[in-house]
Amino acid sequence: MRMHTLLIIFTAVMLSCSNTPEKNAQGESNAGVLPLAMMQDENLQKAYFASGCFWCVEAVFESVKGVEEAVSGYAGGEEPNPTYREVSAGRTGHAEAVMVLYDPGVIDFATLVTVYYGSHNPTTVNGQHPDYGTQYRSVIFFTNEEEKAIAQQAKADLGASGSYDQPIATEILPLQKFWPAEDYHQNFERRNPNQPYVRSVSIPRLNRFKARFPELLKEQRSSAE
Ligand code: MHO
Repeated sequence: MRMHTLLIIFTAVMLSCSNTPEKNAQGESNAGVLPLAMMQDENLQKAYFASGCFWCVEAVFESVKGVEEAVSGYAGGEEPNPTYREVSAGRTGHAEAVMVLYDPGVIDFATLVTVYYGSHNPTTVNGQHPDYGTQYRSVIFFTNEEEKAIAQQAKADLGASGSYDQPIATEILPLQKFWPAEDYHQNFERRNPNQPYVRSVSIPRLNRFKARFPELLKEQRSSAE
């Protein structure tokens, strides 16, 4: 390899490592894909949910008014720097999860919990059809006592509502750490609308949610815009 090629690679690596508060699953910078300015924006709050394949969960939250961004990642396990391959094998204790960046002036945590419960089946233990394993379990990760109380109340109300024959399996856990997933998992549904799983599982799940909660959705742009 020629010297100047090495220099270019070295410079690119150094640039991508600077000023990055969050690292992805490999400990690499996510600067190219993750919305760092948004992640540092003090006007936005963060909430963390797991309810099956994160491609689907990210797309659901991103359709909601007041949600500026949702980031796919891993949470709930002990293993540092988890990779998709490790999490998929069910060995890390992590669940596929999303970090939701939202504007508390537009939407509150309780409504995000409504979105969460309204967009999956919370009675499935360790799975979300058609994906099964602990990595697909249903979890609300709280970061303070208020979120914990809201999550517990919503779970109790849903259980008492008679909507489901089975008990609500959702775990309500303190967030230890959220690990952003590999870049190619971010905005996966939007970027891969023809991928077979996206077509047959993710998009129908998003559409079911949209049909159920039209009042929570972002304004649709007309095609003329
Ligand atoms: N069964 C799906 C799950 C994708 S999701 C990101 C697949 O393996 O493509 O876990």
